[in-house]
Amino acid sequence: MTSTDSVQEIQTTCCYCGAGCQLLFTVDKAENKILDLHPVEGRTNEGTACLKGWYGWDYLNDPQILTRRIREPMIRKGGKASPLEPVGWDEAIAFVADKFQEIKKRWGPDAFLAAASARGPGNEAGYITQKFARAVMGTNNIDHCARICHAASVAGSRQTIGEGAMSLSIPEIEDAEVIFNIGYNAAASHPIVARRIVKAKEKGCCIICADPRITETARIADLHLQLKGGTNVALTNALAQVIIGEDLYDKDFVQKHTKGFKEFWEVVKDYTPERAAAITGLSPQDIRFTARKYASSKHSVILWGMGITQFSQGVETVKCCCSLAMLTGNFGHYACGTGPVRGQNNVQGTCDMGDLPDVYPGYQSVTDPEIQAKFERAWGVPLSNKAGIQLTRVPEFVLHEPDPAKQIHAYYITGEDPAQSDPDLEEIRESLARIDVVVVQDIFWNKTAQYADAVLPATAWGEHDGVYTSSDRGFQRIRKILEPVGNVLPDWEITCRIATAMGYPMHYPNTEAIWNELIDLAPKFTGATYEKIQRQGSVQWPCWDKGPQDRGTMFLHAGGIFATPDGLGVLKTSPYQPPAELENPEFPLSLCTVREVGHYSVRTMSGNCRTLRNLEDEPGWVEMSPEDCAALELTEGEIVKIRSKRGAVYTRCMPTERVKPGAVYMTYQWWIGACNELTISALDPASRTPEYKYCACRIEKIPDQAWAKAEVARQYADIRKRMHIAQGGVA
Ligand SMILES: Nc1nc2c(c(=O)[nH]1)N[C@H]1C(S)=C(S)[C@@H](COP(=O)(O)OP(=O)(O)OC[C@H]3O[C@@H](n4cnc5c(=O)[nH]c(N)nc54)[C@H](O)[C@@H]3O)O[C@H]1N2
Ligand SMILES: Nc1nc2c(c(=O)[nH]1)N[C@H]1C(S)=C(S)[C@@H](COP(=O)(O)OP(=O)(O)OC[C@H]3O[C@@H](n4cnc5c(=O)[nH]c(N)nc54)[C@H](O)[C@@H]3O)O[C@H]1N2
Ligand code: SF4
Ligand SMILES: [Mo]
Repeated sequence: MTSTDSVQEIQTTCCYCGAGCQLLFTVDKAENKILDLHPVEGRTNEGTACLKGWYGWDYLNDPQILTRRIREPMIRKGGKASPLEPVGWDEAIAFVADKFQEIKKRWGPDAFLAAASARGPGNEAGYITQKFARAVMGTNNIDHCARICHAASVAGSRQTIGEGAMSLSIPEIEDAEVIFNIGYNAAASHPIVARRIVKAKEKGCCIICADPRITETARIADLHLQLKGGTNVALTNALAQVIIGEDLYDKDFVQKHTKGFKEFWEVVKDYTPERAAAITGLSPQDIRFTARKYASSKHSVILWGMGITQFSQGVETVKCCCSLAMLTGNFGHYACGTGPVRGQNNVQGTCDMGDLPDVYPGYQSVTDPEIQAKFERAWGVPLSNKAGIQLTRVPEFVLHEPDPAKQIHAYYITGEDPAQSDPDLEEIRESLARIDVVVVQDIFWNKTAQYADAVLPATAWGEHDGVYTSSDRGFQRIRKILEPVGNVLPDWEITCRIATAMGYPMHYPNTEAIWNELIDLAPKFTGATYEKIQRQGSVQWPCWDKGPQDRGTMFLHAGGIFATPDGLGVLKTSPYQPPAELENPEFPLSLCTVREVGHYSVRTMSGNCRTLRNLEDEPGWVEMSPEDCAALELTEGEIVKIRSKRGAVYTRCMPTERVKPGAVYMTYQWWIGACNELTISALDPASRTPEYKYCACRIEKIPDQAWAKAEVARQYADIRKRMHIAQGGVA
């Protein structure tokens, strides 16, 4: 093959956020090298991509900036204190299979927990991970990072409208007449979705943005509700109070399609705009304006994100948002409804695949005997009908559960970094150190891998095939661009090999075979064959029928028929409660943790892309109001120590008018300025999602800045060493 005829163009889906942008790579197959890329026309992205789409693939070159790729399996042969040693796959698989078997025999199936991945692996691997937990280990203890993300959206939406996903599609956003954007910063999180909000504005849409910071959406909004952090429920209840109190609700829709109106009114009737104003710091006029405007259109859309879900009242806020849409008849037609815009490239998909403790693939309940029987027939083994535990409860089931028979003894982590992304990291480290068997399956060395008894190297996005689900329920293909380097295997294949070694043979020739097994077991997805996804580019579920006439579903709840058992929506909310840990004399500021536009979650991937690293690097920043900076005599770029009850880290001071005095903000991407050393593990009681958006902290000035800079440099060098970067990495 000469290098010209070895050049190919391969289309795939971006590996970062749930916007699902389509990218076309030009690859020299003989050289195994990416030559070029361009965003191309996709259902959601219209030929555009953000900076992570354009520059976020450099990690495939393994430049070893922050960490390095894992290229061979490793195990600790002589117990926890022994070093990780490279071995062949057979030995690694036998080691892991033995350990899991031993735990199952000694402590029972529920001593095992698996975390699936919402990132590179794709839906087929997600299906295999939950099948492994359920059919091989015999437990529903299977979860993934949706727990620490949009689990509150899934729980709150399912309780009210029956379906946890976005009711509308990304393209519909631009045709909304009113957008109520609450706790969602699209410009940083989903830049290509933010385009649709800008386009809506250009088409005359009224935008109301509820966020304690001045975000880009707040800047273009007709009204910015700069509420005090942690007061969402007071605001949403007051909106409902005005809509009902002023008789602005859609009586016909409420009567025909919902229930629970009386109980709902009983809760919200006391939330007058004046009362909510006192809690939120907003004006009663602005609250009234928002309610009236939102209720004035049949094309009102609510977009929300982590600013409502990452609170201990996350589920309650979601229920109230769904109720606002029901009260105003904003479901079941074009350009209306609810938009919990899912974060990671495949977090919608990993939920779809049943990597959740209470549902099989396609949101089929593990406690329904008929469903259980169906999966028992398909998989040929008895299955548990007991819902599993959520991954945020690991500390509870490891450190705080006194009975060893009820503890978690094995944790199989396939593409998640709890030692960086979970709250209260000291507690997480203690838990990981205590668990008998920790198996980490990843593409990079991450913080969690330091606690692993076995490390299993997987192929990355770009090195395997599969399907991702975009935020708006769209199945889209990912394709192999490069041949993987090293002794690595696709995630699904690693898990199948462990299953086979444990006496439950799992063999598939390719991802399409896995997909075909899945769609036949999940009626909502049955029509979405590889062939149809290939032909249409994107198939939005539900798609019931394999024939070409069923093209999938743009918006849910058509005709006001909800996905609940009786088809009726349920109006629900609760009284407002403040966050778990409030400002106090020792820790006088509130800390909220958000996102960095050019970097992504635990940053193993974006932190190893040269262009993105050049844009922003360790130890991150803390956004503070000019008043708070002045009080501490801090200037821009100065290294500070930020401390909470749980820990302390170094970061740089960023004075900004965009935040209010008393509230500071960090992005959670940094390994040195790791804000999860500070965050609190208070959980929403229903979804078990952590309160990442609120805890108390203080900021300490460091007079000796030369020392502080040297200390940060020392910590960076230490991280690189622990991530096995010896020499040759890009410093
Ligand atoms: N303080 C604070 N903390 C937060 C948040 C916050 O707002 N504030 N947000 C939370 C949210 S919403 C989320 S979703 C989580 C995200 O937290 P995580 O899920 O832990 O982070 P990710 O960076 O998405 O990726 C996790 C791991 O997947 C690995 N990986 C990538 N591709 C593959 C693959 O193909 N195969 C395998 N096996 N591994 C792969 C990466 O190398 C990385 O180690 O963080 C949460 N943490
Ligand atoms: N560049 C980049 N993009 C990403 C990610 C990334 O790491 N980097 N992560 C992806 C993931 S996993 C997810 S889940 C999404 C998340 O995307 P978003 O949901 O946009 O997440 P955040 O930026 O954490 O929070 C959104 C907003 O909530 C606001 N907020 C904080 N407290 C409150 C409050 O009390 N009330 C209200 N109303 N708002 C509040 C914050 O100021 C912030 O502007 O992004 C995805 N996209
Ligand atoms: S908006 Fe999301 S999917 Fe699109 S290019 Fe950026 S990170 Fe990738
Ligand atoms: Mo997320």
